[in-house]
Amino acid sequence: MMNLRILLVLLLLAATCRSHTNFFYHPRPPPTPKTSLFARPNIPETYRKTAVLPQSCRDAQIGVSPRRVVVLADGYEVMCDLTTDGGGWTVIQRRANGQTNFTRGWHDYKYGFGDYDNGEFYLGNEYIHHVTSARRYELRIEMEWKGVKKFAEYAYFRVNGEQEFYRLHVGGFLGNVGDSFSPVHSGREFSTFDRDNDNHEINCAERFHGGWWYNACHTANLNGVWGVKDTGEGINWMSFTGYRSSLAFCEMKIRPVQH
Ligand SMILES: [Ca+2]
Repeated sequence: MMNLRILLVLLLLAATCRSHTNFFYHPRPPPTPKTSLFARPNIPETYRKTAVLPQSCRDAQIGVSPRRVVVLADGYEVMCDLTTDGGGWTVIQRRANGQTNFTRGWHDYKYGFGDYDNGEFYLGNEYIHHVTSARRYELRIEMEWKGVKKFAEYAYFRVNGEQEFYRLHVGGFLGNVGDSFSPVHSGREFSTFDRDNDNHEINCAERFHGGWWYNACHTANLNGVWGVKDTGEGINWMSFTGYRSSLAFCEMKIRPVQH
């Protein structure tokens, strides 16, 4: 009889514990949906893992075109430059014809905008942060102005997360144009007209119309206004175009550094 009572108490305790366990059990929330404009979340996970999809632009097969839009294994659709300096570049920003408006707010620069059909876009700070914080990346910037092509290459390029306002780390310059980027913009936070994180009492992004790692304010304004010659408002690279002209082409691209 006594044993039966003990058994009943034990069963009651077990049930209580279990109900407590259930009370505190919360099913894992569904993964946060990717909201990047260039995310392709509907690709089946199994398909991504079969190695059918390239891990990066380095794995994308060489085609006849120097640029190719591919879906990577991480579920993002990116434009690859497969030929310049050995290829393998993921294009993160591109200006080629003025069809896309780059005067945009924080949200657009966070998730990306533009499209691959007209060839003008910004891949988005979230994605840029995501890839450049996972391993070391280099950056190459291609520019064209008055029929002359120049480039600037940086041995390292990294962008912090949104909680650090996408702070930029760039350096190790090499190129045939002056370095108008790293001395003034490395270490700076990203600003848009609706988020002033710059180093000047004015709102640099509002004044110069881009989303950028403005300091006080800039020596490069690659997200400035297409074709504009007003001081500092165009697509400027100070040591090349000065402040009163605008590049006719610009492309920023990144690739993992091979050891
Ligand atoms: Ca300011």
